[in-house]
Order: sequence, then structure tokens, then C-alpha cells
Amino acid sequence: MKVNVAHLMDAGNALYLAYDHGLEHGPTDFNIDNVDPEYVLDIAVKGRYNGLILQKGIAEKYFEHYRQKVPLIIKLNGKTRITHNDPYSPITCSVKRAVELGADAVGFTVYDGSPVESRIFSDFRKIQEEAHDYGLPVIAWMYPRGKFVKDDTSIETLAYAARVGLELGADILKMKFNSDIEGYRWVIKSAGKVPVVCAGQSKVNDVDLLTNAHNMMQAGAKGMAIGRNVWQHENPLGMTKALKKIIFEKKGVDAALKSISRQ
Ligand code: FBP
Repeated sequence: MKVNVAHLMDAGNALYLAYDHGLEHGPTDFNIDNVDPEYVLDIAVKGRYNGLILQKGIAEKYFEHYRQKVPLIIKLNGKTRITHNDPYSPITCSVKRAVELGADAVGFTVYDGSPVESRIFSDFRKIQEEAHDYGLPVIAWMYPRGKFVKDDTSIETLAYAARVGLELGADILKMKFNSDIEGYRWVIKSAGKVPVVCAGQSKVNDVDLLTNAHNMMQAGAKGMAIGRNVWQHENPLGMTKALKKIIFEKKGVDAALKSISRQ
């Protein structure tokens, strides 16, 4: 069953705001402002993001007021970084509950190559089929990980992950970028018709972030799903504007940088 992703994109490109870090990393990523979910929800609305990525708990407690103001992407699995088991992200929310919360899409992390890959694929099959029954697109975090994955950002590994996402029925792939523009074109090619958006990274300076964003777009990515580099920024809406210049207006890094200082 083919589902539509047009409501999650603008003319084929997209910028999503991720805020699932409280579960994945703990409050260590937060300061006194962005520890408050409302601070980040506000950025998502004012920045007119194509989607806001939340775990169920934050959506239940905070999203009601923001319904219809920004598309909601509910993450259906997640884990802490306290455990050091084989990479496995258990299901934390059902598709049905995501629909009740007003989700416009669901997200799911697939650690391909993990020693427990068969369990992950089985979980993914379940949520992918249920989501498609509701007409909801599935965004797959394709993160190769575990002791059998020698280099999780090599082109070969990333291209395999992209292909796995296509084969398993994801509708959008969220993947790490490795800064190799030429090589990454093969990753994008391997994803076939499935658009690839690149994940962010821990906080870096503006020039490095925007250069990376520009390189991703040159390599054929359709946009980004980013978190820390926006809501940890002293001017989150300025950074949003800068990223939009690159993703939607196809501007260069210098033009994008100017929109941060003008904000
Ligand atoms: P950032 O832009 O802040 O890097 O967020 C992207 C993201 O994929 C989040 O959705 C997720 O919480 C986190 O990174 C997981 O990253 P990792 O598994 O590498 O800790």
C-alpha cells in the first residue's frame, strides 16, 4: 500500500524538528529553557516546521494546544543510553495511540545489523502495516549499529541501510550524513523512490552546521530532521530560517548565515 507524504513536505523538501532526546540521551542535552517542551513546541510552530517529532508522553501532556499548528510525528520506539545491550529500541507507543494523539506520521528506529535485527524487523513489520492501514507514513531512522557494524558511516553501510529502508516499506528515511557528497549520492540512489532526510548531530558552530546541510542537499537529500542544533541555539528561529534558505531556497552557506544575524 502506497501512502502519501506530500503533507509532510513542501515541494518535495522537508525540515523536521526532533525532540525525542529526553528519552534517548536524558536531560543532559537540555538547559533551563529547552528542558521545557513548550519552548521547543513553540519553535516548531513559529518556525513552520514540516513536522515535530515527539515521544508519546510529551505529545499527551503538551501537544493538545498545538494540534493543527504543526504536523505531529510520533516516535513509536525508543531507548535510553543507560543500557549497553545489543542495539534494540522497544516499541513505546502503538499506531492506534499515535492516531488518537493526532499523528500525521510515525517514526521508528531500525538498527540494521544489530544482533537482534530479526526482532527489530518483526516490530517494524507490525507498525509499518498498521500505520499504512491508517494511511500514515512511516519515517524510519535507519541507523546501522552493533558489534557487526564495523563503520556505521561508510558509504557501503549507509547505502545498505537505505536499501533496507526501501525494502521494508518505509516512506521517508532519516539517516546520518558522512560528508562525502559524491559517495552519498549512491546512498540516495539506493533508497529508490524513498526520500532521505539527514539527521543532525551534537551542537556545532553555525558555519559547520550549514556547510553540512548544504553538502547533504548537494548529495541529493530532501532535507533534515534536526534537534539539538536548533533548540540549543541562542537564536533557534534564526537557525531555522538559515536551514530553510538552504533546503527550500537552494541558497549557499553565506546567504543562510546572514539570515541568522538578521533575525
Ligand atoms: P539531533 O539533530 O539532535 O542529532 O537529533 C537527531 C536524532 O536522530 C534524534 O531524533 C535522536 O534522539 C537522536 O538523534 C539519536 O541519536 P543517537 O542514537 O546517535 O544518540
